[in-house]
Amino acid sequence: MASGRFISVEGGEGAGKSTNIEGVRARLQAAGLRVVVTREPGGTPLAEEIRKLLLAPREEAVCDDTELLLVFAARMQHVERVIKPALARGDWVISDRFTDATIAYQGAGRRMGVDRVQALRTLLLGDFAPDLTLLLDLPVDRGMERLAGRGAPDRFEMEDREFFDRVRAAYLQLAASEPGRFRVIDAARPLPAVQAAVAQAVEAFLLQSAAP
Ligand code: Z5A
Repeated sequence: MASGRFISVEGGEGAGKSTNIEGVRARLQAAGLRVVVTREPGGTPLAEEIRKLLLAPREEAVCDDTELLLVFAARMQHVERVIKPALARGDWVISDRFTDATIAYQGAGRRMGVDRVQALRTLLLGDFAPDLTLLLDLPVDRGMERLAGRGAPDRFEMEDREFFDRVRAAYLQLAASEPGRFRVIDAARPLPAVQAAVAQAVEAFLLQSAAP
């Protein structure tokens, strides 16, 4: 059966995920690959509805486990309806965020516990994981500066500085624990330098994927 490759792009607010995903898509397409670009939470009509529920500021306090289960509800729909079928067709999939975001935001940011989130991930997804994860790493202040003036903050963007410090630290810890899957990109540099580093990581992954 044909099998594509799965790339996730992670990082904190304003790290440049959306901006850099376009470059990754272009490089893969130039190599003659069929590419599906998607995102989390979201990626299917139902999962996009769950995204709206998750991001909308609301008066009712959202319980941590409610948030965690909504994230995974959207993810399972996305994995089963979009990601796995695309990979089975031989397409390459680029997802703006995947399970590492849940470890970082819910596990560390919300302090639900990284091990607890990992356990749920294993229960629902087994060993299904991205083949490559590009982590765009940026100091929290820089990300906030980049997003200043973008409009009303969503429910996550309303969190305090310490929340985002925990998110960043958790991402870096994940990357250190799985150096084979992660490529950490210093996203604080000017955009052309970041794009060059992303291109280099994708190039190396293409070579590695083509090796017998
Ligand atoms: N969430 C969660 O809690 N748990 C989960 O499991 C998942 C998600 C999957 C929505 O995600 C929220 O969901 C997110 C976590 C939570 N919370 N928040 N906040 P999202 O990915 O849709 O939202 P986001 O992280 O806020 O994305 P973003 O703000 O759009 O950031 P981005 O895509 O990384 O950045 P960008 O749009 O490409 O760039 C931002 C700006 O910076 C833009 O003006 C660029 O032109 C500029 N930019 C980009 N790169 C550079 C460089 N190198 N220099 C200068 N300026 C730059």
